[in-house]
Amino acid sequence: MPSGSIEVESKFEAGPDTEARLAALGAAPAGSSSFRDLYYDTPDLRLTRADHWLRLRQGAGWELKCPPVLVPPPAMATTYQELTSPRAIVGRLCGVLGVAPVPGWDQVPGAVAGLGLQEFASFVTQRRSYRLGGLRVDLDQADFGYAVAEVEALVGAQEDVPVALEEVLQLRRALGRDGATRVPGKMSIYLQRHRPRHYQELLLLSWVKPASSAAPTEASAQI
Ligand code: V4E
Repeated sequence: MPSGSIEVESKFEAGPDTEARLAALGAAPAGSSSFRDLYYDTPDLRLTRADHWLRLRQGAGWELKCPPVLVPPPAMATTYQELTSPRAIVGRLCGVLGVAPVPGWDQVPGAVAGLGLQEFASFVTQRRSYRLGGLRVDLDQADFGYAVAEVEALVGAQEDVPVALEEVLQLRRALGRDGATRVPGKMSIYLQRHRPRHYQELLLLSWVKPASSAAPTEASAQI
């Protein structure tokens, strides 16, 4: 079994009634937070081109999201393996970049420096969270003027993904958000606006779906 957990999530556009609907469904408020994410890649974008997302999240530390080896989820959801242990993160980075780990890279900052990774995105998210059973709902507002919400489940093994996926999509539907439009995450919009060449490079890859042009631009009223 791979290290780390598998995140099953579906993003949606929150509406003015989303929090009332969450309360009516029995979801419990799980707090508010504000954090900065810094994302890193090689100058020639070899991590993100391989769908690997290394970030330093304020208050949480280093995290690496990478595609798990499984059947692609339906269009309305994504699954990513989430690594948080320094050893697992550095091992995976070295694997993707084809580099042998060096002593001193047992902590992520050493490997980031040694591998020549550079920051390519930095933004602050204000988040309100809810819990319902094993699911979590996050209502995010990014400081570059984009709001997005997500229903998320974390599972420990690949065989648990189908059930989690069904639960995630069921809650999304219960929140009245079962439209066919794929809602882009914060990073897609950030890249489109602030790193358009990086975004275009990723669009050339088969696994990237273009962010809908209908994506809301200013959505602070939604959360
Ligand atoms: C998977 C991914 C990224 C990592 C962070 O993704 P996300 O879950 O959207 O962020 P957030 O803040 O909600 O994290 P959480 O708190 O749930 O852990 S960044 C980009 N992607 C995917 C992706 C892609 N492959 N290509 C493009 C153009 N955009 C986004």
